[in-house]
Amino acid sequence: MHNFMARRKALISGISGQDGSYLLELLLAKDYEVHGIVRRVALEDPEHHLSRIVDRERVQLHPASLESYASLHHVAERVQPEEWYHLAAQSFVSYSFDDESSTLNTNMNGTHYILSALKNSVPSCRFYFAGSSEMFGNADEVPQTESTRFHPRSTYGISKVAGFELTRNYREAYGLHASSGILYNHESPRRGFVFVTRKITSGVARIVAGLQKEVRLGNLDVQRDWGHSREYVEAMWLMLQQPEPDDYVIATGETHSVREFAAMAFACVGLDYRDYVKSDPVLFRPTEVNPLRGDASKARERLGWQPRTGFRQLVREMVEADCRALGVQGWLRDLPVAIPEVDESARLRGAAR
Ligand code: GDR
Repeated sequence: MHNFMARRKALISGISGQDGSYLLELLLAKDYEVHGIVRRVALEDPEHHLSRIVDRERVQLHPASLESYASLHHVAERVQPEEWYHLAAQSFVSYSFDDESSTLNTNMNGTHYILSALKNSVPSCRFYFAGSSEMFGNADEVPQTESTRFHPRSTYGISKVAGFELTRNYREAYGLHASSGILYNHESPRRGFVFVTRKITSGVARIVAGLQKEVRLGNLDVQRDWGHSREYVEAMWLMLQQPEPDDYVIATGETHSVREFAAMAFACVGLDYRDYVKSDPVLFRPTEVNPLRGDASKARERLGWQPRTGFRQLVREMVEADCRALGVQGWLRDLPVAIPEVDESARLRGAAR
């Protein structure tokens, strides 16, 4: 029989997102009592808003808003968590160019309100902040480490720098056990459809299902360091198990271009991406952050964390899940032995413009 008194209590803000859902599963497997914060609208329409949460019976959800200190303070008081994972944010970088105010309000104030609520109500609670490689932006060194200077290139990146600094200040000024992960892009079959990886893999599935003719993307030559979300949430948990709070880069150390991602995704169903992918300048961002590649040596040495899923497996897993969802898995090929060669001349033409 379980000794419920001894179960550790964790709270996740952002539990309905990709990372929140994987973290929930990790914590349940470790026998935590898990609480989550969601918007009230999600509780009213769970099929739509909470679709990633497989085990809804085993989590206690609380309505609250990142825009309301009172609502967050109320949840902190009521739950008295021992660990708080703050993953909720306006997380789509492109959108932050269209609406700077809501990105800043949600991401900066939301983080500040939670830290302040913890300081006032549960100062012993350990806190995790979801920092981002976007904080490095136009970094002046490659790969980036915890000591690389920040040079954010979007309001999203700026809001994350603010959250990172708030987290550090609560650690130094008030003694909170508050840590930040500087996470590079991390993907999975649960990734939102607006992000480039899922846009590509869902596009591949829809093309073979005859539902779509092409995938319209922005800049194909930007490079990212892409890992698997399921593994990145393990790093979050490990950070809060350390005796001392700290900041850690979480990355694979390997970069690929959007073009390579597309080439690989189409190769998984035996197609050539050049026949289906269009690059539309309208979808280019005003400022890009090339090249982002993380050095996760500190996480490896101190947390014993390292990524396990390689680029090819990640792409294949996402394409496979999207094909299965549409019943077109008959198109799937074995894992391609190599990433298909991308059209170098197209890349060079793009760079010369
Ligand atoms: P990113 O992820 O901005 O890195 O932030 P995203 O997948 O949106 O973009 C990656 C790169 O692909 C280029 N790109 C496109 N992007 C999108 N979304 N759609 C397109 O059609 C397209 N074409 C090209 C982009 O210009 C960009 O360079 C993600 C988010 O999860 C953040 O919240 C997180 O902090 C960082 O990763 C680490």
